[in-house]
Amino acid sequence: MQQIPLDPSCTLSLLPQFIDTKESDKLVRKWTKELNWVQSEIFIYGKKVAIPRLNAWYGDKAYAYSGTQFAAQPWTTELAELKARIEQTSNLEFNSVLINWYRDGQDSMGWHSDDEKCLGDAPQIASLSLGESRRFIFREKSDHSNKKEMLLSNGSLLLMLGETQRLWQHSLPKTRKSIGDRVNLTFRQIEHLL
Ligand SMILES: O=C(O)CCC(=O)C(=O)O
Repeated sequence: MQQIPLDPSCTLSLLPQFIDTKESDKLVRKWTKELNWVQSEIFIYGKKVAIPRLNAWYGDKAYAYSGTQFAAQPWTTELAELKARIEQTSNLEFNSVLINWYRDGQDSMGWHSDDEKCLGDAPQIASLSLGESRRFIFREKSDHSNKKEMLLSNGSLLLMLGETQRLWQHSLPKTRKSIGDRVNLTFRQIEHLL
């Protein structure tokens, strides 16, 4: 596990090959067909806009994200098995997963932190990336010029630990490269019911 310090209280741990390429390619093919995807809409300056990606929410509890309520769908066998593997590796516990499907280089995620109230004071997040590699960028909340960047490759597991969500934001920028599907799963522990 590679340790990438953002600052003394915020550590990222990266395991580049948590899942082998064959297994992760198979999961991308299966899940892009089979999971219950939605394209959420958010309000930007009073205008309703579809977010540039599809998502699905699985787990034990409902969740609110970017102003959208997700009713949790029950764990599938595969998702529950993956959760158990990630819990064993990370020594953390999770009761929900937000899954994002980036269909091409124009799908993306803007600057944000996974710091919703229901995740508690110091959310510990495990992020599993399958399919196309994408750039992932962190910036410090108190100094946006302080940035750290990494490549999230096929099968990699990134743990965002410590105070990362309180002190840093992250984003997944668009790319002009002609690329295909990427599926990302962020495992979370919801502490409070909505
Ligand atoms: O797709 C990614 O790697 C990032 C996902 C993310 O930032 C999130 O789900 O909050």
